[in-house]
Amino acid sequence: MRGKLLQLLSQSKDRFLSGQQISDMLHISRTAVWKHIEELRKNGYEIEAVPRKGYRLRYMPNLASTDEIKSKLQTKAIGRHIVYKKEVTSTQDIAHQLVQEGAEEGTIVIADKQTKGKGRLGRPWHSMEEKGLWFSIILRPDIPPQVAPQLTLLTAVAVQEGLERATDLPVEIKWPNDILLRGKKIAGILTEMHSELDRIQAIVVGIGLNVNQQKTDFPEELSAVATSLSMEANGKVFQRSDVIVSVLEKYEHWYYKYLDQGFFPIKKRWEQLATTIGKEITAKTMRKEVQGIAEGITDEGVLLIRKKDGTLESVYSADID
Ligand code: BTX
Repeated sequence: MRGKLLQLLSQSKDRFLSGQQISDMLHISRTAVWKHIEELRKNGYEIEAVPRKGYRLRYMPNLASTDEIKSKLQTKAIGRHIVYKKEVTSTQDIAHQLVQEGAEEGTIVIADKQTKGKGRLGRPWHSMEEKGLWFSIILRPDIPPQVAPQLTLLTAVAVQEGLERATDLPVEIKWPNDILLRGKKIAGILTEMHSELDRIQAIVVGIGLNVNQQKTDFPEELSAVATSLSMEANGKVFQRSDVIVSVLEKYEHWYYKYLDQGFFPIKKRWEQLATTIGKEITAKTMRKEVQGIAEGITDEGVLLIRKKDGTLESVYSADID
């Protein structure tokens, strides 16, 4: 309800909305309107109240709270249920717990701060308070476990398109899960699975997006490899809720296309957006290094590298230089 109230107030821009108008539009009592306004004020929204005129929104804090996201989001399933926390160890931890409790598909867990943000292979993900977007999406697709890596590629497509639509910046994909802006990491994707032998119970897709950090917000060791939307847009501050809404809407588009039509449309789009394809690369796996031209991906999301001797090598998981 507060999401809808916020939507009304922000849509009416500089105009006042009377308590009666709001109560008619939202089908709630005027006392309830007042209570929701008070709650929004507690969360940092400045709402002017003038007798006989009504309410007007003066200032919106840069939040990615449930109310803020719901006031903008147009999706049917992805993000329909939002669990918002100020601080967590990792949104993945909360999402895994919710999976066990039977959370519905499309549920997202979002936090302002993560104290133990996770990357792949136990690597840390730096998740600074209120500067980025740290969230996990719960999915329950009816697909066999071996094709689950396709969802990482689907996520990369949705994140690329969502970020580009929200910012107009030239976002690129690097296999398998890196999202880059002018060669530096702007986002990370972590796909984790609950599965039995032949059936997926749920997939938890973790997405970290660097939004409003400045260079000094990153620890020394990341300053050469990481960037934020703001740093690449001459310091412009982005409304975090606009960015996540754009990504979630693209997610819904691609996820339901995937369930309807399979991996082919995702594969085609991914190959258009991935900078890796057609380039000379070195893939470092746990056991070896493979050098050659990245030719494309298979239906399982495996990278194909044409080596100098003309043979084709499949790489399942690696870091790419
Ligand atoms: P990754 O293993 O591909 O990348 C991790 C590496 O990226 C780190 O070793 C470090 O070099 C670099 N790195 C760490 N933090 C940042 C950052 N903020 N920006 C750019 N580079 C960084 C990528 O793993 C997967 C990341 C998923 C993060 C989301 S956030 C919401 C969800 N919860 C959670 O704990 N993880 C996911």
